[in-house]
Amino acid sequence: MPELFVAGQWRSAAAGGTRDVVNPFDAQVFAVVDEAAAEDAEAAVLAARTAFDDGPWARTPVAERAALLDRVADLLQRDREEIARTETLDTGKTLAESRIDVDDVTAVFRYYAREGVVEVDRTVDVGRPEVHSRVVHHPVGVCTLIAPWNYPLLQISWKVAPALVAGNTVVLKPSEVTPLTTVHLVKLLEEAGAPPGVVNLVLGAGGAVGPALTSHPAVDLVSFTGGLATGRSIAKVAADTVKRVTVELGGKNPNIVFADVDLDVAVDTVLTGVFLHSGQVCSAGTRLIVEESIADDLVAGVVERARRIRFGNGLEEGVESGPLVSAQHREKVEGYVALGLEEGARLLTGGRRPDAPDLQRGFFLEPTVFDGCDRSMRIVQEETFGPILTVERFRTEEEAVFLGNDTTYGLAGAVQTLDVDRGERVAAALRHGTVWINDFGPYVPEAEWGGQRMSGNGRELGPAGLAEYRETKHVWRTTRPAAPGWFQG
Ligand code: TXE
Repeated sequence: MPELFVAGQWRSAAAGGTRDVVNPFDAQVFAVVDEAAAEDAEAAVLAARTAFDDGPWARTPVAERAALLDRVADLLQRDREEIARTETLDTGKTLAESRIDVDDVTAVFRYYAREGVVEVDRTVDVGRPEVHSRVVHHPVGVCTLIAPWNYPLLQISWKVAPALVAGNTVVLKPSEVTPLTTVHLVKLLEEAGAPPGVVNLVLGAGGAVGPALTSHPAVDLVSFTGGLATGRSIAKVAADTVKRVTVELGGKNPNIVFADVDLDVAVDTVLTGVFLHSGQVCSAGTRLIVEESIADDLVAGVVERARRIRFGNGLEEGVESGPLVSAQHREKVEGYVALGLEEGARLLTGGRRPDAPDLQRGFFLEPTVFDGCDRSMRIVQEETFGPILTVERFRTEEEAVFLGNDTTYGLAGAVQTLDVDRGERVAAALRHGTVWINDFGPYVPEAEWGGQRMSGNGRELGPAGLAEYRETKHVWRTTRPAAPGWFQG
């Protein structure tokens, strides 16, 4: 069955392009999908435009649009196991993680089914009894939604659920590295009753289909999650036609640990924060900033636990970590290991491919800890997007906060301390879109997610994640028309 979806029809790429989909665990091709070119992308944009301008969706009562989201949530749970397995094959993450992803995605659809019907229009008292002034909301129009490969289904869902409940039409563009669960999602949207043209799907390389999806005058909004360089170029391209743009561009996320913590809990929190999904998480806690007096003990604990992480095929029970997503990405992360050594950081563990015979074909890299780091190093400042922890030490709270804000990114950060006041003070001072106190990583659909500074702009999730997809309009109605009488001639 073809995998591009345009105007309610499944079709192959016009030029017949295809792409191999590779399992990162064994480097084997396990699926072949259609690969779009610019002309397919343009067809998808125009289908979304027609469906928005002429179709029923934007004018469908919001309760019906919300009901569609609820049906999708039911279908996601019906297909939970199949989708989770596909996500694991595609990304290499463990089945346990993939199942959580499907459940989180279900929760996002359910949340926006509820939030979408909450009344946000308002009346404004302008002080004149003959004037009825109100602020109303409409869908923005055609939305291009571009997702990365680390949380393929999750990231696209944060966009598609609010976009649809708000009455927009959409063109989805998953990462070419991990397209399969988005294909499944689009099938569920079709089964749930999305009218033709409301949801369109383009698979393909960003460089080939991206320009049509982000610069076309028929597109009103671009929502992008991915790397800084790509996000920057998309924002520039979209500026020519003044599109609404939301970008989430990753981070270099500090985990600040004070000496008063329970050491075992802190070790576990640091370990999970950085090595979950091999560090391929935009909010991964890759930058440990630890109070000097406990630093040696904490780091020794993290190193010892990191060496015990069980690698393998994400489909198998008991495996705790899979490979990196691709050979190319592993090379990039290995480049950061080499850079760390060059910069004089002390490699305490990892930094190499594991020896186990069953891991030789996959794109594995051992969890890596660099001690003796400082803020002048690129491995401390740049997003490595792999299993690399850098360690810096501090003496005062002021210094900890300074270091915690000391990159160009501002996506997420954390502070571990049992001193409640200090936790609140540090949380208030950190310039990041999410801050955890005595935790690392949790999020919920009800609370906004997004970056400050070069981690991006705009928000996903929560009411603000829906507002991105709504246009605001002020309607002023004078009930007793009278000549303004400004000009006397
Ligand atoms: O991402 P890209 P890449 C970071 C991470 C990683 C780096 C590069 O540091 O090492 O980004 O990863 C599509 N027009 N993050 O190169 O290129 C592309 O097809 C339109 C952080 O894999 O940003 C894919 O669908 N679209 C991040 C999506 O953009 C274009 C998650 C992301 O790919 C395009 C992933 C173009 N010109 C990587 N070029 C996070 N924020 O969590 C590419 N794309």
